[in-house]
Amino acid sequence: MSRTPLSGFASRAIHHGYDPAEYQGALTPPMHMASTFAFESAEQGGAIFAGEQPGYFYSRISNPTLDLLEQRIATLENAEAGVATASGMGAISAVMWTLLSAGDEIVTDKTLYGCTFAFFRHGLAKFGVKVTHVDLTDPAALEAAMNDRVKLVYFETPANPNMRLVDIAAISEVAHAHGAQVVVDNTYATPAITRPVELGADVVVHSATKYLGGHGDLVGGLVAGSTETMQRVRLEGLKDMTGAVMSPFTATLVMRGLKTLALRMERHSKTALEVARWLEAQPQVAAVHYPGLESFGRHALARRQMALPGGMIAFDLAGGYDQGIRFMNRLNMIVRAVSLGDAETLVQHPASMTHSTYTAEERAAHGIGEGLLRLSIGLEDAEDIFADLEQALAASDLSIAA
Ligand code: 4LM
Repeated sequence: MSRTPLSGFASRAIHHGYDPAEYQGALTPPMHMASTFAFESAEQGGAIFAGEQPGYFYSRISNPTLDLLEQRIATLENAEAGVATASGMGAISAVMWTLLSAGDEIVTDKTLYGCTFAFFRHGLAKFGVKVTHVDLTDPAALEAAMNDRVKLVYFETPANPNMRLVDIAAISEVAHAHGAQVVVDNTYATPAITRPVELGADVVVHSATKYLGGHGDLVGGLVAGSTETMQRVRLEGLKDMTGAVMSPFTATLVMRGLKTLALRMERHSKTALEVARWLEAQPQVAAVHYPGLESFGRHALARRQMALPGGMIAFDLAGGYDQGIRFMNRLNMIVRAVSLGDAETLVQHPASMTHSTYTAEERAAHGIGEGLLRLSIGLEDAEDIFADLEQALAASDLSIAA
């Protein structure tokens, strides 16, 4: 980039890596839909393929539009490089296929997004990788689980769906002492709130489908880490093993989303804190799990590791599963849907939806309650969110409803 590098997060999310002067003054970066790229000569093509000369040759490996998005996620995560993928699961699987071999082991937290759990438990196991679930809120538990076959330590923070927070710096220290790399799924927090690489993690993965895209109109994934590891993820996990490449159109939408990421996370967090406090005060609510609440188990860690408390809330109703289902069905504006991080407030029931990939026994062992509800607080006016929650809560309470 020819212009002066910018220091501010929001400014880099908007400008990093792009100079309109290089593209006929176009304010928005052009979208390069090309699947393949012309070589000036056969020799030049051979040199690009051999990696002896920079250049593009085929969009499953790299593409100028994806390149810009990859530079942006790298700068926002304060990592050296990035890789774009077709989905969050595409990002996770490309990293795993690159960094693991048969006979290796990974240690992961007890709580994971349902499909990540299924991939680890059923997918990786098929290829001879052993997965051990450990309570990573306790670094001593990781220390006890480490051995020289463990190549990766993997976790989400906050974890989907129960908001468990993992201390990235403390876990990275233990993992590194045993020669393992740390991979953090930063989908819930986003780099506007937590930057795992700054705290010692080696690789960050994202479902860009969520806050990074921010508008519920795309499916995408991103990875960030060292230049060397990202080059391996691109050429091994992505190019040859998953082929799960992002489309240039999706990359353009993610870049549009990133421009307002800092702004949106502030608003999501502000409204979510108000909603969490309100929920906590309702007699029909048994428990609220939100990092911004003083009652949150790891509130001190949240204050240290998260610039803002974020937009995700998990809670249990006093009437358990049955009341939860009644409550969801009574909502008007709030949308019953999986996914998260959109402008619309979304509600879902993890045990029957996103975490139905766990058996009931596995959910019990991994701290995912059968009655737990998940709210992704959107960008609507707070009073409309409150009004909808209030009427649905009252209507779901058989002890007071007519
Ligand atoms: C959901 N989540 O929770 P793609 N990592 C985390 C996630 O929450 C997800 C993915 C990865 C939900 C989807 C239905 C922490 C997804 C996977 O869906 O492959 O982009 O991301 O509601």
